[in-house]
Amino acid sequence: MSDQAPTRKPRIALMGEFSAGKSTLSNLLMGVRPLPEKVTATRLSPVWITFGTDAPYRVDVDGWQEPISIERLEDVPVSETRFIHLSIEADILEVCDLIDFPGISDPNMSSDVWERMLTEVDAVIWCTHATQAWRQSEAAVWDTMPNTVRENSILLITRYDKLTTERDRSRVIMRVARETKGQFGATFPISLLQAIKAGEDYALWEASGAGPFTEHLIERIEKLAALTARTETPLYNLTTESDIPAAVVTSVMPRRVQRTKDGTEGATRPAARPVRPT
Ligand SMILES: Nc1nc2c(ncn2[C@@H]2O[C@H](COP(=O)(O)OP(=O)(O)OP(=O)(O)O)[C@@H](O)[C@H]2O)c(=O)[nH]1
Ligand SMILES: [Mg+2]
Repeated sequence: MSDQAPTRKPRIALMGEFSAGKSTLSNLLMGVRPLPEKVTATRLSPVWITFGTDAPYRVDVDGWQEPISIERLEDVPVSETRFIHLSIEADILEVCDLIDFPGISDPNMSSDVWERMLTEVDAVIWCTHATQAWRQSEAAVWDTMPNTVRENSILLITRYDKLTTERDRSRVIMRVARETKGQFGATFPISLLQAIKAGEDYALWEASGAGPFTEHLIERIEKLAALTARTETPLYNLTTESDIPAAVVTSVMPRRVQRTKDGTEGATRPAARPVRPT
């Protein structure tokens, strides 16, 4: 073994029902829209996004790699593709990988397409539509997740702008809190569209719900990075975190994404900018 222990970044899956906002969330976190608008309407294999400038490729179910064209993602055969790999130079990807999953209960797609990727995952940001939050189908999938993943995961109640009265908002929050008690590390309501529109406007950013969510996310990534620096095994495959060998770990976060002392400066924010149309 070399002196330098191998390190890998935490892998955060974006999961939820069809159209819950997973891809919008990945655009928000990265500050760019990596896929052309037309393909976001297409059913895609899981998209594993890492920091860098590599050309896109697909990895098939037997592990073979093949270059692909971003413009022709709709040609990628979903049933034979384990994942699509994209690399992008976005700040958030310096500290974690993102895996954008397809919707969980799409009648036109076998659940194998996403289930076979779960073994790669350390944590999940689960997006649930505010107007029909935490359906039985979501609860059923979440029940199958190991605790190591659940306790490091975040539940996002998306499309919060669609709930227009205070009464509706508090009812949804209370019900979801009751039904998911102890099953996520944290829960936040958010309007992803408002967060994207906020750009550099701090008040709008906070009003969208993105402020508390992203602060929590950065802390969570720091904690996960300390774990994943010590094991190649994704947390999905570990029964408990105590299976990970102990080590003295110094901060692995690059300085510019570390939290500032007062916690209010832009450094706590991922690269949230309005999405540039492609
Ligand atoms: N009003 C509102 N619309 C949203 C919000 N988040 C996402 N949307 C819209 O919902 C639609 C679906 O969003 P996506 O991000 O593509 O959803 P997805 O979960 O990736 O969908 P699939 O990958 O098809 O399962 C898009 O038109 C978004 O603009 C939100 O917070 N508020
Ligand atoms: Mg999507």
